[in-house]
Amino acid sequence: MLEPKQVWPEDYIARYREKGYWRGETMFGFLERRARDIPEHIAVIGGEQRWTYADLLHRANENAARFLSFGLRPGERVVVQLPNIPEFLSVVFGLFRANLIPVFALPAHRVTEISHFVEKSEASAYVIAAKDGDFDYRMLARDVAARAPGLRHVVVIGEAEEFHALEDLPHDQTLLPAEPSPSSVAFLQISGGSTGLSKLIPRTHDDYIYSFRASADICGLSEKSVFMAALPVAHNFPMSSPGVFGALYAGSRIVMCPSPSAETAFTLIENERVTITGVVPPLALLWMQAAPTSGHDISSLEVLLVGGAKFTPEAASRVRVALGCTLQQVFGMAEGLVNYTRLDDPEDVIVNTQGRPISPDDEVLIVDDHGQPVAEGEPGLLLARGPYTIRGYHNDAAANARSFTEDGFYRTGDIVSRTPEGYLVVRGRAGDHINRAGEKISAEEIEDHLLAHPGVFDAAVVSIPDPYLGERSCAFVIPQGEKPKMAALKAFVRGRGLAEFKVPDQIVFVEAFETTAVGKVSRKVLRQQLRGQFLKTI
Ligand code: J2J
Repeated sequence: MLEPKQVWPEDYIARYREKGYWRGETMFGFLERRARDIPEHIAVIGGEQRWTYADLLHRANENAARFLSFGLRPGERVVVQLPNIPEFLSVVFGLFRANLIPVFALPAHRVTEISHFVEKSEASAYVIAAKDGDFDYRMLARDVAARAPGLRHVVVIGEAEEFHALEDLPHDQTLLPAEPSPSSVAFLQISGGSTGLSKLIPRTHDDYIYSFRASADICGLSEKSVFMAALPVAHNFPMSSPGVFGALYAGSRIVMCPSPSAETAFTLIENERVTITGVVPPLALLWMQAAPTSGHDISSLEVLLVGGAKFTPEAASRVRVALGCTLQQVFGMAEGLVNYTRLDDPEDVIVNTQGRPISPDDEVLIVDDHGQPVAEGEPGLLLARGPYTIRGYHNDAAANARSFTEDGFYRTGDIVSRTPEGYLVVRGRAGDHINRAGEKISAEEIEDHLLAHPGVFDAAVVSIPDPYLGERSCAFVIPQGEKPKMAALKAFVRGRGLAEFKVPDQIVFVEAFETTAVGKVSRKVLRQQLRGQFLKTI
């Protein structure tokens, strides 16, 4: 499943093992051991449910057999799109037990994204919850099945209608396969996607377990910790930094938070005595605003992780007083490299930097446009290589040629500088994506959707600074024929089956782009020009 060029060279593999980063554990294997050590500890709480480690293991084993009962075979891919419910864990660990490969979709994804994941991963099955809030995922599954003929099965948590209800499937344990190789791919995570559609990120048992085991340590997780998943748990940040997997590794208790609103989150923090959670910067701002008058006792909270997008030093400096906890900044990416400020760092480092890498063997280079290292302290492009940073995307030669150097460094697209102590400060982004409150949007992907409208001659999507979201999206559109109405154009993009966060926040109609021969100027330059013009007008 991994091309030879996508794996770590032999000498690196040997080094990562020798140094004890890769310990030969598997995703299911570590849970099984934990359940043996602390069977009666609560593993996860969500809604009315409270499962011990023994319960979770038992349910995962049953689910593994259920997935195999209707003909899925080890190695096949399964797209998982579930909200923050305990079943997320029993399904995903069930898939691990069956040697099936989860492909993690976010609850916000719609038919265009899900069909892309199904096709790109050649998935045979798709797991959903019947409903989340008002949204009926069975309707989405019908659209996906119509678009992606390779999809053979839809499995539903809850009322299944014409699909398989997970609960009702037989669970014959004799079907379960042997443990997979720890160096094999455990699952496919999805990239933020700076060009076009999201790419699939193959993560192995060895490398991913290292990243969340070390994260759990850096974030101080123990059997006494209560970790709340406030962001959608399929995202790499709440999954692994230290995330639900790090929490299980440490024997902590997980609280699944169905919505990150201050009211819901504070109620759970108070009732379950949550000690640690993670949010994106706009949520941290909301929580800080809400805390003084919320009437909830959130004094159990010891650590708030903030990451996914840049947290301003001004906001960062207010966390301790506003929420009564330590701030831990985290700058990570689904492709690998994760940086944290350490819990005992001086306040100045916690407030002004985005942390330093997890591993002594994370290799970080900061280079100019020609790939030459910049002077120490100067901003440049961040390249990363290490024991949990991928060497290539799944089945995507073109993206691999663009995104990795010859010697295997991942080109993150982030512009950073480094302090003398080795901490990174994120300065900006070289790529063309919009980081909207931590949700990454590819400019090119949205431009392609706009161009499909008959009233659009050309389109360029740029990021605009936003006091709340960090960045929002603005589409510059040259109309053709009758100028479309702004609301109609937004509805058109939405109607193409996209996650709501990708619909442009703003649309500006223009007669022409400054450079008429757009073809002669790179889209990147054009986007920069348009953004510059826009910012001058406000
Ligand atoms: C500025 N930009 C940041 C930060 C991520 C932990 C935390 C976050 C992610 C994540 C993750 C940032 N300040 N603190 O996977 O394990 C931007 C960068 C980066 C991109 C990666 C994790 N933290 N970013 O956000 O794959 O541009 O992962 O390259 O979604 O988010 O996005 P993603």
